[in-house]
Amino acid sequence: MGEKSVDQASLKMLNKAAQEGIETAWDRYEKQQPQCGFGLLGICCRNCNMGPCRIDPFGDEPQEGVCGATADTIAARNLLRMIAAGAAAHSDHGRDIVTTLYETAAGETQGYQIKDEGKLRALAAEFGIPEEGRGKEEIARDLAREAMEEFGMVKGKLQFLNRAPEKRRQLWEKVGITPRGVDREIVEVMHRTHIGVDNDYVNLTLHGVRTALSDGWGGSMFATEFSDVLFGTPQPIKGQSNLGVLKEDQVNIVVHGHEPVLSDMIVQAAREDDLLAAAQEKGANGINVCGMCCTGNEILMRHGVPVAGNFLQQELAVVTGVVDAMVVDVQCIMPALTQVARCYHTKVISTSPKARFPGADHVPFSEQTALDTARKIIMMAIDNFSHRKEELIQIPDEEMEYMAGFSVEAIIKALGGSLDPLLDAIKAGQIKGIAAIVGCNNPKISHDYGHLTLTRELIKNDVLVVQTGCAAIACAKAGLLLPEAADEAGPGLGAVCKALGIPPVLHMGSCVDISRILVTAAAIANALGVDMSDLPAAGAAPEWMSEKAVSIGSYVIGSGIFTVLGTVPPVLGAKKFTELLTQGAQDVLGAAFAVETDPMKAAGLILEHIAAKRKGLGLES
Ligand code: SF4
Ligand code: MSK
Repeated sequence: MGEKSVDQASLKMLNKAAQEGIETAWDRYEKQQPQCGFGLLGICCRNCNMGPCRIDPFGDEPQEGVCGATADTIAARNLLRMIAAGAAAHSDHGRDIVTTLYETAAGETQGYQIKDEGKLRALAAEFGIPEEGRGKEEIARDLAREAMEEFGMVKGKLQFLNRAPEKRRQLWEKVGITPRGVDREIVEVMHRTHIGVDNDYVNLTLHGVRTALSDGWGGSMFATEFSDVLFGTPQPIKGQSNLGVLKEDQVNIVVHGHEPVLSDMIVQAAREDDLLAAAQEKGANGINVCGMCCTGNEILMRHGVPVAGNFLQQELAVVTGVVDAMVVDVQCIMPALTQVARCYHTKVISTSPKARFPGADHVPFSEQTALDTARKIIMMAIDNFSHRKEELIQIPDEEMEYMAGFSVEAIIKALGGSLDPLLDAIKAGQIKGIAAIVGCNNPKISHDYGHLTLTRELIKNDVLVVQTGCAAIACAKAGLLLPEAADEAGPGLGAVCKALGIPPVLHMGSCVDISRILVTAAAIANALGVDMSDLPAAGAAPEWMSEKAVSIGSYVIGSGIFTVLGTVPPVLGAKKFTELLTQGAQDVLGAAFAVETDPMKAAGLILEHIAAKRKGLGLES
């Protein structure tokens, strides 16, 4: 595997952790070796109590579970349940944002306001809600109610699907995978994968894609769009990244998880004079709020708040010895955090009723008292400042500036008001195509190596890279999110970026903000009058680990975009199902998955794909 990380700050903290006898995810990964072969291949099932059953991967007995389920059925059912969990996570996040907007409009929340009225009115128009002559609260209430209905759905299909090109929508109809409602598809996964229901791996897969589409064009899109209404639509903004953003002389609060509802309030409250004064009284020179993972992305996109790191750095932030509070909400928070925190002075503060952590302090968060809760949490961090253990403090110097905030609206603005300059650059071959590199970290691959290697190789070959999630944080730390990184790009892309003053790698937000990438791809396809599957575009998740990533990959191929996975999904023990995902899907959806663990080879696959699509559009390669 090589080094555990390519990030120097992380290596320093891994070294410190080892000296201090602290176990991290990498150590626990080692202890798991060898990981279960049946699990890795996706051919074990415990969907009923006649099992658990497992299929012999070498073709010997048994080849069926007690009920008769084959390897293909079992692997497909397992993958569907991963999609359902991922889609549920994104969509429940989306529902919370919609609810917050509704309650804000009803005057029931504390600290929130409708920050982007223009976007609210545009969304209202999209949903057929009258907005002329009406106040923003009134419109927001109707819009949020309409959105809530899309989760349980009464009208038949999701509104945002209309943003997709007509050819794509027709294909979804023809294949029978138009998502009918966010919750409905997820529930149906659980029904179909129950023993004795859907045993046809092809039929299962189609429903898996439908469920994933209800995430990408539903739950995630609601999360993005309604967050923009509440917290503002991101515009290009600069900030700092990596563990060096932690400050020895300040109260450090790391907000970690996914939803902006609490983190945005913490950012707001941390600027209040009385809290700053309280910090000073304790001998601190200020309050330093930093992000981690996607909560970090949400606040860096809108406020330029420093981001301390991505998924595999959460424990390492604590190891610096200067994190006074690690405030968590939902998703991607390691249970081990409280164990690591116990060895330092860090308080882990959980806030969501959906996510409790033994060993953490729990401060229940509600939108009704959001600002007060944020203040209380900040005070806990301030009080904890004096408990630091001097001998355990070591902050790596690595700190890198980033430029983020590339919402669709911001990209269009940077292009001078329309997508035309981008289309012209693609047509002229200055930009060969667009790649979306997204997703997590995973100790199965050297931390950040997959993201950085793939990104660098693609921009060098004039492919514009758009990113979200932990991939974007990896590139922020490496300086690839700065306009100066245009020097690392090929001559065509480099020239375009220099002319516009933008980086060759655009940070578009958190994991749910992959919906922004879908909207951009759909707008480009619409402008060219083609389907999304005709675009010189690709997706990649070089270091993915979460179930959300399985949902994302599935809605990306469901939207017609070829996707390369850098860690191996648990399907290879099911031959026909694997063939369906990597080949058969191409005939049905116009896109399929590839699995390639070497990011240089993954870049080769993407460049080949982009060249072929350019040829299909009659463009020079
Ligand atoms: Fe075994 Fe079938 Fe039950 Fe799965 S559903 S555990 S394969 S009997
Ligand atoms: S935080 S889902 S580790 S990208 Fe969105 Fe990072 Fe993956 Fe979580």
